[in-house]
Amino acid sequence: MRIKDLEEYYNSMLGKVDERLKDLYSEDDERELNEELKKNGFTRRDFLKWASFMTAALMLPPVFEPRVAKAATIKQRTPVIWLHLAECTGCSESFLRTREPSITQLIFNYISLTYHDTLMMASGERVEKVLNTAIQKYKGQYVCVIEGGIPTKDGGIFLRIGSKGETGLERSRRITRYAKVVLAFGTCAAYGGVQAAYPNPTGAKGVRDALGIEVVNVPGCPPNSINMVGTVLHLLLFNKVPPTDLLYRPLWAYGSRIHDYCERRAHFDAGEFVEEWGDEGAKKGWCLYKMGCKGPLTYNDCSRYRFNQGTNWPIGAGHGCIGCSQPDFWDKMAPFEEPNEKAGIRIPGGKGVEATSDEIGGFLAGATAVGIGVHAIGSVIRAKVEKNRKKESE
Ligand code: FSX
Ligand code: SF4
Ligand code: F3S
Repeated sequence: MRIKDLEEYYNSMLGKVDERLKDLYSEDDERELNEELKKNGFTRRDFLKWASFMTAALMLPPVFEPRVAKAATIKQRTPVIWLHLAECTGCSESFLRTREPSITQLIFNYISLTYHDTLMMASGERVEKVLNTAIQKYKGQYVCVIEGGIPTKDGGIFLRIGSKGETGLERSRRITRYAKVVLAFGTCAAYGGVQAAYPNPTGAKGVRDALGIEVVNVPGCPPNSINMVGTVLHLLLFNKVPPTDLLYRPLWAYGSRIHDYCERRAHFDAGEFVEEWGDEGAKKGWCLYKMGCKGPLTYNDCSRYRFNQGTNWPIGAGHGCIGCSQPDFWDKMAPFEEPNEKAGIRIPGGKGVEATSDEIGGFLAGATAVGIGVHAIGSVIRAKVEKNRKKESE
């Protein structure tokens, strides 16, 4: 599906969403959420602003705003089983460990009932028991979130988990078997990540390739929590996963490039580049393309929403994007501090925005040439997201 067709797609589902919400909604849940919000220092107005932000981020038509707000009040109707395989746990760290819980995290806790491998109080046999009970109880209904790649060489012996020494391969196969949906959270789970980098001694792969099953990829090293929460919220609202691109990433989050919304983009168009770390251009916040920024090749929403409640993001902190949500980025995007000659991106050359629109078209073609099969963003939706972008950044 193309981004520009999303509005029509969602409008056609309005009736079904209303029926679903009628079944799931309860006034008691809403009262409880209001108390939770209050306890955490949020007002009803903050919550409605969040619902409006999330509606725009998910690229839903504005008529969905009250429906998103209603869906977010539905308490713990999405069981989530969260597994950890070969990775650094940075994805969970980034998702869970902020100084103050944001509304996004609060809503995630509210709408989902989570069994998290790493965060469970119990350990050993007891964890296995809790997990097995959850699988039996929610057979066919749970979302399995996987963090980490799966070593596959020699039967997967390079990763063993749990009291019985089950391999990551066996464990993920067993637990995904009865899942309603599998979400590969982070670039490792989506495409193998750092352990799949050359020479990949353990034969690590992403979940889809290792198990040969349908998976929705939510890549990034680490991914933004919005991308995860929005995907779960979509599931709750529509009882299906969001439309994805050719790399199985939700279009609403990965349908545009870092470069399309980058705060330094005007400098790229004007041909104003940082030429050396710490130079005048760096002090003035000029474009990092010549210092290796891979934003023109990378599909993700970091430039729209930033991280940690919108505090900052890699380019805001002064380094280029290293393309962490693209497959095989450790090998294909390196060296990280030099432009990728093979990508065929032509820079405008300092002639200013108006004078360079043809050249901008040229590097868009360059991005297609490296095989990123995503369609250009529809202008209507783009304007909508842009308008809501400042409403709330997390
Ligand atoms: Fe990988 Fe995540 Fe990077 Fe780390 O779980 S995507 S190495 S941030 O932790 O998997
Ligand atoms: Fe931003 Fe990088 Fe694009 Fe420059 S090349 S505008 S720093 S994304
Ligand atoms: Fe990764 Fe680039 Fe975003 S490095 S975090 S995709 S800005």
